[in-house]
Amino acid sequence: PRDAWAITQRICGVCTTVHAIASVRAVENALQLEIPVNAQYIRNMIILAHAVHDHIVHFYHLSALDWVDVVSALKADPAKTASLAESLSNWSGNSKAEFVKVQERLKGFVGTGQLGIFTNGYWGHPAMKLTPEVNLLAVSHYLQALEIQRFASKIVAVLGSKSPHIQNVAVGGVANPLSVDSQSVLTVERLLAIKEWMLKLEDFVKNVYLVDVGAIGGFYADWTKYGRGITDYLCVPDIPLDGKGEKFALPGGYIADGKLESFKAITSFNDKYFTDGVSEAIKHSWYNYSGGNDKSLHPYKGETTPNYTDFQDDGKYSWLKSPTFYGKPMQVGPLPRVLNMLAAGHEPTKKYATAALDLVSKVAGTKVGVDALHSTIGRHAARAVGCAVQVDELLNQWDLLLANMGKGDLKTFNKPVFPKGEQLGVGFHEAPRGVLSHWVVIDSGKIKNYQCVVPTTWNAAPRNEKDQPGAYEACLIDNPVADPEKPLEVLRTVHSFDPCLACAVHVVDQENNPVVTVKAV
Ligand code: NFE
Repeated sequence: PRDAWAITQRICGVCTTVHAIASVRAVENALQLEIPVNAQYIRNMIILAHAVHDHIVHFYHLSALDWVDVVSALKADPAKTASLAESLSNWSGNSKAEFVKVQERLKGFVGTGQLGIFTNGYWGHPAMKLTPEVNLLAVSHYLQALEIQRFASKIVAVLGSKSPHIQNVAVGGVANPLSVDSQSVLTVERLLAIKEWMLKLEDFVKNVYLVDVGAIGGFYADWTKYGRGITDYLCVPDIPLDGKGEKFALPGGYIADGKLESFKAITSFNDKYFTDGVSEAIKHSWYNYSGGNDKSLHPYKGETTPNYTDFQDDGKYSWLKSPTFYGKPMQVGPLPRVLNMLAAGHEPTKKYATAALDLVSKVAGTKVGVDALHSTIGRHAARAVGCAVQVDELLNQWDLLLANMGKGDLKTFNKPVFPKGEQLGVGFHEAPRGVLSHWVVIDSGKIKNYQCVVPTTWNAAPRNEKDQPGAYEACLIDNPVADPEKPLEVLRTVHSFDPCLACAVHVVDQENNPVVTVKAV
């Protein structure tokens, strides 16, 4: 159980911290082991820096080009781009000189007939609606975002010993010795460097990312009508402020049928409402359950026995299981997170959601309200709003750590003790793509069962035991497609969730395909 985090973390190369965090939380939950508050602050900074990284990269590098036509940016007037950009934000990278430079760089790419990193886009597609000037603005920010995301990775690397895949967590806390007077540990000097990187991220998230999403959302306001799908929204609280996980900076819970007033909070790492509600079905998945394939199993009793049948329209067609919460499929991720935080009365979320919706309304020329968030473009807006909240909380966690160190508390680890017999534990984490939970059954210090119920599994699930579709399938109903040969609009809606199939599947090939052989000395 003490090693599970290092192994499960390798599930994914995108969300590279989240499985480590969920895993140590699961084992600590099984042992009811409290951790030092400094360890929470350090983990929280890693979680938040990773989330900010993930959201910036998702918007600019993994999905913006579904909306932005790179080739059209060549026709833009850089002076007009600059005056538009300056009307929206005072970001230092918005000068005419900068836009001229980007356009020249782009001409170089296109002139050689090789679009490099921009190959394979649906350039000139009829669903691309932005003016050349807006396209140039977005392409410039795409390139600047490549520079900025490094600072988030550096924070993760310094606190977590490396990135991707941190090395500093431990069941019981973190392996970062703190000191105010030694050079060989996490010093105040390193922490001050981290603070500078946080401020750079804050500047970019608030003055570029949030603004771009608002502007693009306004230009594509018709996309607030598509991609609604499942409106049962699940999110878990995160950023624990105490050693036990009973107080959180960011609230979480469940909203039924899109109605904020139905919000029911999830309040602690021991919350039975969450633990009892999760279950997974495999009627349409390439697995068998020993008790019958029409059953749904709680993750503590979960089974992962592959049964590949090829693609069957009405039978099995996915490597993903179908998670449900009290028998219903859920949407998880940035939109459920923001709506749950709004429902919980979280003031910073209210502030940034209002700012984003005001900007969308200004650009669209019509009042756009919270209802518009239940959509494809709404998921992008929610991700940016959540990211602004996270960057503020990142700075807050830094302050909390420094204040606590200032009081002389330098503790970061409580040693776990494994009793004889069986213990069950769940560790949940609000990962960038949504609710993540690891479920461990420990028997006399060894793992007897281990299940991960992952954000993309919730959203990309096949139909469940009652044949109800998962969030992706539901969201694609009534999604327009202008050209079936180039289904850009389908990509828009699916990408708005930020899919990660590496996380979502449940199998590894244990017998074939050796990747590397190493000699142990
Ligand atoms: Ni592989 Fe992940 C996140 C997890 S899956 S990216 O966030 O857990 O949706």
